[in-house]
Amino acid sequence: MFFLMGVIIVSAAFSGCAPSNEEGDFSGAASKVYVAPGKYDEFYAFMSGGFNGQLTVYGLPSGRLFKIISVFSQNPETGYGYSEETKPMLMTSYGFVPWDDAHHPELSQTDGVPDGRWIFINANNTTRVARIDLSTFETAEIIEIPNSAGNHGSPFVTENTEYVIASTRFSVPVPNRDVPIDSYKENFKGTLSFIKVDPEKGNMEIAFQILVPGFDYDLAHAGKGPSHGWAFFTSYNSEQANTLLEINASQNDKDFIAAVNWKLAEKYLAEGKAKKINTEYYRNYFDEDKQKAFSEKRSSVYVLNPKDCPGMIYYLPTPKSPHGVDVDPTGEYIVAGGKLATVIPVHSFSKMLKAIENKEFDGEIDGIPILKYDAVIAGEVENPGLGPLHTEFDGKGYAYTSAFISSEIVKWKLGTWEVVDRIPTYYSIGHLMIPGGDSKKPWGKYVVALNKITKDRYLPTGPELCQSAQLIDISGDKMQLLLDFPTIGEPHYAQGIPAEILMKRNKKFYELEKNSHPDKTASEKETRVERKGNEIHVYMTATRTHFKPDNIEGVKVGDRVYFHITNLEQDWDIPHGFAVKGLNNSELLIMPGQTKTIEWVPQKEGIYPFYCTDFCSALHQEMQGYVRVSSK
Ligand code: CUK
Ligand code: CUA
Repeated sequence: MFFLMGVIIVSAAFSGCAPSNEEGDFSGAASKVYVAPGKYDEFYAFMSGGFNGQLTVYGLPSGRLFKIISVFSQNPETGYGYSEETKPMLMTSYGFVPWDDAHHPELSQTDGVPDGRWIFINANNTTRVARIDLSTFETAEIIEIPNSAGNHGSPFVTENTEYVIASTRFSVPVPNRDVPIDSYKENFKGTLSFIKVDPEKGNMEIAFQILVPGFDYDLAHAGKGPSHGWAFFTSYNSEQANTLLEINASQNDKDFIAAVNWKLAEKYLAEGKAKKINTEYYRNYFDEDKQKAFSEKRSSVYVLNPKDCPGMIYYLPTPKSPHGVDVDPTGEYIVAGGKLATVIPVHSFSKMLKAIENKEFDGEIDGIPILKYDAVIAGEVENPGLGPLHTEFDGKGYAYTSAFISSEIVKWKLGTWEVVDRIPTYYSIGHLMIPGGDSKKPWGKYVVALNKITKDRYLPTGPELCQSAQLIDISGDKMQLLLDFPTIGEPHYAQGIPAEILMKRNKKFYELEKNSHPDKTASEKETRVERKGNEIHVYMTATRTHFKPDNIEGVKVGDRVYFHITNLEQDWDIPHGFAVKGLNNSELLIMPGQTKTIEWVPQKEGIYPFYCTDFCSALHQEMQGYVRVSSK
């Protein structure tokens, strides 16, 4: 979490007084979340794994967990980040970083509507963005973001996924270098990054960055409809304080939303207005033909300075430490969540354009004009609960805002700004999610509350209690709480999409013929054991109900043994697993048609059994073998 101490203390006290879990009318709730055995859920929900660095897949309305997609963290369940094929995915300019803190999943969009092709998610700590392929539910690509420290405000997409946008939470020297921390005001800068996405393949490249004053940039969303071509980023700490200990930050009455005209930025880039800055970062991708990940090192990035690019960026004054920024389905309203504010300010895109035309400015910072608050504000939602953070939309003219401190969701009407309903959440809600709720076309049937604290809601599990989500029916006038379900890690943000869109794309297995992995074993006839110096390469196949070879001799203590295992199956849901006794690395899980490699360096002589770890047939238990390890 990101809050100042004071807010945390207030929130703890507040959630303690929230209604107990016995209150509420749950009549009819059971039938609304009940998905009969053998039936499918209506929606997929993708939830960030927070500090476990992964992405989880649930069904709605049942709240059933289907899968943990390995993204930024090693996962011994599948061998992700341990196998030779996937290790390159976690390379960064800081070396191999097998963990991160993932906050915001975002589905790719076509014409402003989630299209089910990919889902992106950010790594907050070692600044990265990942792209997951939703035909395989596997991580396809991870790109590192240079000149960024704390990649929090990402990875939000533009209307046709032209770009994934990202902002840096911490300002740092650009390029990074050794300077005194108290030279913050002079040396520290923020960056707003625009990552170009290949429309066919999805491949990401950093197109350009915009250098901005050294505030803390928190969250973002792209424009849509009339505001397509713009992107909005919240910022706080406009005081540019380098310590929060004396509460130097959050003193200003207003911080800012940065509004970026990225189409104009593209023009400036094409005109050669950008400076090339040398900096090292990685792009890693999984090649589905080779069934292997590769790392590419990049050494420079284009940076635009607002001073050289008039009209490219403006600041919209926004009360006290804005956190979330959300654009309504029409693209006209830009809603900020001011975490210390007493109202929800809503900016108008059309008023913003007029104010720019009429130069209604209130000064400027580093070449960025500040627009007058009154000239851009469309309205303020009063009595929005304490600590409003994030807003989603139902597509029927209503907005739903999470209030962290008062632990509730507040429903209000766009245009009149009146609060029409509110419902408590248990407890301390951060984000909330309506399927498609940040797009042009929300499927406004449910809202999911993503809670930070559960306290008394579940059976206690020692000092650490689970985090959780709550499913709320929003199809009627009154919100109705239907279901609580625990989540894996902190569910910062989530995305939802009708199941039928994804089911159409689902891949059942990898085609063995297309697998051009250099260590593939295409048939049992090609299986073999080869020695190259102190390396042993075992080219092995797995098929129901055996590995071949299953007895391996000639291995010496200290040899580097590589098991290259190809799963010859061509059928849905028949992975084989592989583990050898004493393997201090990971098991492998090999999907049908895939080749996977694990390295093992045996430390002492003897006989080592290996076996299949994933139930695959009646003879699964018999799927086994031996390695003989001799002394040198
Ligand atoms: S954050 Cu956690 S409540 Cu990282 Cu999007 Cu707002
Ligand atoms: Cu193969 Cu179990």
